[in-house]
Amino acid sequence: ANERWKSILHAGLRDQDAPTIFDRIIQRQIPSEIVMEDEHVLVFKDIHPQAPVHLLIIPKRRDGLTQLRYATADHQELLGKMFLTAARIAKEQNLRGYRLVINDGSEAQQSVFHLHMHLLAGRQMRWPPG
Ligand code: IU
Repeated sequence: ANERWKSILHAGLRDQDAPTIFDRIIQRQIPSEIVMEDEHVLVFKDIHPQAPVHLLIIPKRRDGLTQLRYATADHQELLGKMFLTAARIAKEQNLRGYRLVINDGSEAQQSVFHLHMHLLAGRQMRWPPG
């Protein structure tokens, strides 16, 4: 598989277009604590939690969405689904308050280039975020 990704990179695509660790999580090639899954989205625990509850909500097909900035009207339903999934999980887990974060770009400290929404909860949040 590595050879295949190398040839993709050599075809002149940006680094961001390469598969990410999240593809491996989706495919169960590396373990993760999955909280919920359906046809379109996967929700799993962040490996470096920044709050007692720290989940990542991701589309199972990245479909060009390395970053939110590449979203188009075609992604509207998927994006709505991600928000509704967050709200549903918050309700199911009786979260008193929660924060949703999407980091877009290095300046925002995005490190994995597969769209994801952080759901953080279980402690008093501060503002502004760091
Ligand atoms: P960011 O918004 O791109 O910075 O978020 C990436 C998150 O993915 C970050 O919170 C990491 O802790 C998390 N993560 C993970 O849960 N499992 C992994 O194998 C890797 C990163 I690499």
